[in-house]
Amino acid sequence: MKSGFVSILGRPNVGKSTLLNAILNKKVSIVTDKSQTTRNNIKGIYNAEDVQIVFTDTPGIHKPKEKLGQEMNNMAYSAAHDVDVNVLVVDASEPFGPGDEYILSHLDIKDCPLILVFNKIDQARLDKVISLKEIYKEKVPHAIMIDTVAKDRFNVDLLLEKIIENLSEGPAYYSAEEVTDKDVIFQIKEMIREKVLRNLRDEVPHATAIYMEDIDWDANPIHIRASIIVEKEGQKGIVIGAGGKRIKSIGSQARRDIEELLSKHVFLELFVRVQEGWRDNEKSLETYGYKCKK
Ligand SMILES: Nc1nc2c(ncn2[C@@H]2O[C@H](COP(=O)(O)OP(=O)(O)O)[C@@H](O)[C@H]2O)c(=O)[nH]1
Ligand SMILES: [Mg+2]
Repeated sequence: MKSGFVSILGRPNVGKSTLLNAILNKKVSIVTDKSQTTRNNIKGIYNAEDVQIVFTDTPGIHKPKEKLGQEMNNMAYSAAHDVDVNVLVVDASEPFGPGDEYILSHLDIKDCPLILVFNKIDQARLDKVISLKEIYKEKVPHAIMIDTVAKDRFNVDLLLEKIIENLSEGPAYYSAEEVTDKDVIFQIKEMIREKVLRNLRDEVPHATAIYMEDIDWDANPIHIRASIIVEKEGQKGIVIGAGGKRIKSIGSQARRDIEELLSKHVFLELFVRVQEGWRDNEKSLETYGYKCKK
């Protein structure tokens, strides 16, 4: 059989996680319209006849403001090494800019097959895509190029073909049942965080993290108590919303996803806690699972 490791890299919000979910036909990585939704490297395992591909979805590479951002970039940089193929996702509807230059200068991807995915072509103008490709052709001449609409699964099978062409014979690294390397608690926290992001605007989403207080698996329904961490007192009020309306919708949306994940009824209790400057605090980053292990 053919097998190998493939990393999905790119700027924030270009559709990396959407692409991974489309490849797997399953949601292993959360998606929102906010940048920097993904904060960890997340493996997604693709199994087909005689093929296994271990994908890694990564945080979007950006100019970091806090230590959290540095850790996220480091995770993405580390994922680009020791793989068989790198997939660099580009938003085809945006012109080439400093953020794209930043990635190409910071990523060490020269010695590895590279597939450039021009995603969101549903929103792009053909002439703009052509000139964008000209720029990339000059900067990374060895790259294979492909257009996709990850959210509609357009050209995803073609992308898989191109990846498989670049893999060699190898063993299965994971059992066929495993879809991700992340445990169930990570997945529950991510489902809550996705709903937090989707219900908030401006700077507040970036200031949040989820802390699992406890889970009573023996209770019926399963009792989950989790905290939404924010950085400022004022953000606490925003998350809760007038009359507790916002936190109630976050809770009920997240509960539906968690119940689907666990195939069990769930009682989800959410709290909001303020922790000043957690994004710049090494210890907090460790507590919330955002330290890049090198
Ligand atoms: N129009 C369009 N939107 C997309 C496409 N792929 C992803 N998106 C949207 O782009 C946003 C960011 O997607 P996400 O996968 O979280 O990006 P990531 O930060 O790179 O992982 C979400 O609102 C997606 O629904 C696409 O092919 N076309
Ligand atoms: Mg993502």
